Amino acid sequence: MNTFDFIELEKRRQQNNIELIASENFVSENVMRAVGSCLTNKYAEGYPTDRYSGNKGRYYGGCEIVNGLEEYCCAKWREVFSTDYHVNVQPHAGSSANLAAYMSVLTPGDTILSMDLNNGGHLTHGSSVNFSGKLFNMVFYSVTPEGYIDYDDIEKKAAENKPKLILAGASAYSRIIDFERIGTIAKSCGAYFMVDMAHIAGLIAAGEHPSPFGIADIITTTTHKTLRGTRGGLIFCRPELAKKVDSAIFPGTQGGPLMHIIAGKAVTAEEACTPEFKEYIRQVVKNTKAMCDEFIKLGYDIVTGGTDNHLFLVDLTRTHPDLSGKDVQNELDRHGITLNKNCVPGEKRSPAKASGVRIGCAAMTTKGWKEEDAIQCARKIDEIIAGMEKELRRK
Ligand code: DSN
Repeated sequence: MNTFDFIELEKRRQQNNIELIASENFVSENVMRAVGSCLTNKYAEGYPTDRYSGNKGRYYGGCEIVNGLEEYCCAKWREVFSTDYHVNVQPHAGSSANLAAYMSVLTPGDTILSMDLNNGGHLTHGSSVNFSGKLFNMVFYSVTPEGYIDYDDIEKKAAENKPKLILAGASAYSRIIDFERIGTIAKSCGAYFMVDMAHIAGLIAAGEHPSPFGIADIITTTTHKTLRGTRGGLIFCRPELAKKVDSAIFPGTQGGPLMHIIAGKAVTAEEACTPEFKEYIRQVVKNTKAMCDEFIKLGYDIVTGGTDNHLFLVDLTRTHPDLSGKDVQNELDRHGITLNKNCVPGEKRSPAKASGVRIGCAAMTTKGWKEEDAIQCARKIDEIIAGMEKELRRK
């Protein structure tokens, strides 16, 4: 086996499996061409211009072409979100975008108010095993027993703890996030308001989720989930924070930018500006709702009782107490259906086992799914879970 044998095997896996991981998607040939291009050879530490003095801002020579590319990429991303916010397209990933966003306005030890990983947040939103939880004083807001963000709890904890930054955004939350309300709370306690829109960025670009632009001070995202682009990160910020954010990326937390990935991000932005992309996102939302409704008809519990976006969480606690999310994930893997286990509100199991599964329809919608395909898949998963129950009873 050599490298290309592995790539071929993974390509076949991706072609044959049903992909329901809510953070994955399939990129276009043009994104592939860009990220596999000669731009991988170029070092370009710094920025296309020294944005703050008007001088050229790269450390290396030979940057005249990549300078144009990076400026173009920034302009396209402002167009995607119809915004005049400053954008930095250099973060290598969502985690590096979040690290730089924090370091741009906070110092270690400052307090951040965010949503816990177990309730649907993200590792970089203050988990004790992540840099965020180690560097900052984290306070977490809760979700209601049904799984909705508890906005009253945000208000209460903001007043009690006077955080320097309030963070909104999630990796396993199926409902609209009220950015207006959290922004108002942040203002009332003098905190920066940051939004990590990684999961829902495609929906925001297509007008299928309210936008945080004009409300949040800093917005981070990845480009590979619902935006359906190359893997990577972006940071947007109010123009007055531009210098802080840029220096937090370089030289603060990263060296040379990945120019081939920046090219991939530019193609992603071009695609996200098209009417076809908006239509794609509308279909993602329809498919997800159809699949979620079918699970409800089949008797399953869904966290919050439904979905407004590209994902939903099936809570197995009441209906299948003897099956963990991990058991279901493993069994579905054996049937060529890929998803991930997920904690549910009030989780009793460890995150390694969990009592729920997260299901997203962004990737399968790229493969052409319509509502009926999503419904059939829900029935297939139900059959597999019923088989697991039967097997348990036999033992
Ligand atoms: N790990 C990703 C997810 O699956 O949501 C977020 O970075």
